[in-house]
Amino acid sequence: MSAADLVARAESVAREGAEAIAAAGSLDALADAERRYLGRSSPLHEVREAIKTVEPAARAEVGRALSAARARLEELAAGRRTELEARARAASLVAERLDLTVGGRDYRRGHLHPVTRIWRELEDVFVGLGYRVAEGPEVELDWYNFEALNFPPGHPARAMQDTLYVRLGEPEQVLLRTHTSPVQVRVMEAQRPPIYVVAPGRVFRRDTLDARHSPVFHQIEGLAVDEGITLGDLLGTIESFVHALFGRDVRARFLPSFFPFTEPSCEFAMTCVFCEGSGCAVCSRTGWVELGGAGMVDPNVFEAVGVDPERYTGFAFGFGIDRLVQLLYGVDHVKHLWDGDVRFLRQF
Ligand code: 2NL
Repeated sequence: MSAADLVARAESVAREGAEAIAAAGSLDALADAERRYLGRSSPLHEVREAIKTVEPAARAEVGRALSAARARLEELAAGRRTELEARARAASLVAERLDLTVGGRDYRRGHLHPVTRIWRELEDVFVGLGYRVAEGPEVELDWYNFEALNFPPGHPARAMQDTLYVRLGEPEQVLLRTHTSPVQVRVMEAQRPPIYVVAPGRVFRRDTLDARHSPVFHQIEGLAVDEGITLGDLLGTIESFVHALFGRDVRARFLPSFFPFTEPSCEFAMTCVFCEGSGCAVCSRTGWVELGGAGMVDPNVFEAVGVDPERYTGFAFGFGIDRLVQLLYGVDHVKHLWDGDVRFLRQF
């Protein structure tokens, strides 16, 4: 055969091989096509053997045609292999898929109650500021709930119309705690300063249910007792907590107030997050929403629990958790928080 015949033969084998590779429908069929067109018994091999028979000057041309044919077939085979492997993988993924669906119903995953969530967020904020979390009994003695906290004997908060008393022992000595302050009284009795605690918990008052009051609600109180604690520390602590919970754009403000257990005392408020301070229905057009109360611990409280008021000073603060939840989520009536309607709860 002439050099031109061999070149033509190499090209026709390459065309034939290209068709066989494209037609290979499986990896086995592809391996077979590769063996036939690129292996030892390939017609290309015969062409290579036949090179000897053409005159030396024309051999290089035949060699180039052979290399081109091999390179083309190898490239096509590699491309086809990638395709077939991807197809095989996809097929085995479908064939070997495990159905791990549980049951035939749409089970909804539960979540924390919004009050529990905010309660825990508040704990996290104060733990971040160095406070410990304390708990105490819901059924308390008059001493812890009122007496140690400097409530004078005839104070209106002690009246039957405000406090729920338990018929046990001496009359009006056992009651449902009206705030979580008794937890802090117990902490002060049990350990020496420095004290940095928060007491979140359920409290009880003899109130009639309305949009913002419930006879059972939740509050969190904080207490810091150390040497050299000042009113400035109190203001800074409330401000950091407001920033931690609502962000740096929100401001805190303080107004003078009165509590039996603190002197001086204040109420604190934050910029209304609904209107950003410009005035709306939530903040009664004032731009501020009241959060709670605070003050410097009255020396009489320290005397009652055996803390030396000459050496130590302290501040305390308290606010309602349910109220905060109502504010944060725009809940217009507290009853929605507790009547257990999943159509309401699902929204959080
Ligand atoms: C409010 C106001 C307040 C306290 C709670 C407190 C506790 C101890 C000593 C002194 Cl042991 N004070 N607690 C002080 C000021 C205000 O709460 O509006 N709560 C919902």
